[in-house]
Amino acid sequence: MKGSQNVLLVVDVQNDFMPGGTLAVPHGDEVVPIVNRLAAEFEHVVLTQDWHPRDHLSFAAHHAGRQPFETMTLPYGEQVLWPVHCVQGTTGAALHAGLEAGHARLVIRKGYRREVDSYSAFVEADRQTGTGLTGYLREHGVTRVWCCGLATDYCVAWSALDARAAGFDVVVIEDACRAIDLDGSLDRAREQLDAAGVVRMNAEQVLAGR
Ligand code: VGL
Ligand code: ZN
Repeated sequence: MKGSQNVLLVVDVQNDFMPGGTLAVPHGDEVVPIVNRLAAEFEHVVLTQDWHPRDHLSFAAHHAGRQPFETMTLPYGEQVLWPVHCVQGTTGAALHAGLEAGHARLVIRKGYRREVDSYSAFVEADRQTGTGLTGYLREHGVTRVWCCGLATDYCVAWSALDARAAGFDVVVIEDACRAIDLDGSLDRAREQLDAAGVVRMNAEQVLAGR
């Protein structure tokens, strides 16, 4: 059992990111049993939930003539335009029914401001607005953040990099994640994680070291 200095951060294990969802991550459902096994070994689990208003600016449908997966410049920088996904209160935004994390202590919702996206669980895409998670973890004496969930190259990677920037030790449990992999985004994410000193592991290694 990983004690109180460790937190398992379970990112966006939500229906819309599963096969059949509106922003399906290939094989996204395969993370669920692995995340469940990990969650059972952590006393402290925090979940995130992508949580957009229906007219969120990251949705391609909101921009005339734009298609999903194109990139657009917004006031805070480059933004990938996504299919409508994880709309507040919908079934698509709900956590996967097979997720066994009843002991999770906190659910961080993110991306709830219409004009700013938030891949990261720590800082919104304007790179200024904190979600409060850094302070929460510090207040609870957490020193190491173990990341898993969806998608490796977006919300998991951005969360891991921001956790590292906030001074936490950070591990990404790669086989407990799946990627969207848009135009080389997975390779880029791995390079950034390595450069930042984020450790990449597999669940088996994590569970062996418990
Ligand atoms: C995500 C794209 C848009 C993610 C969320 O969870 O990785 N990706 N919103
Ligand atoms: Zn989103």
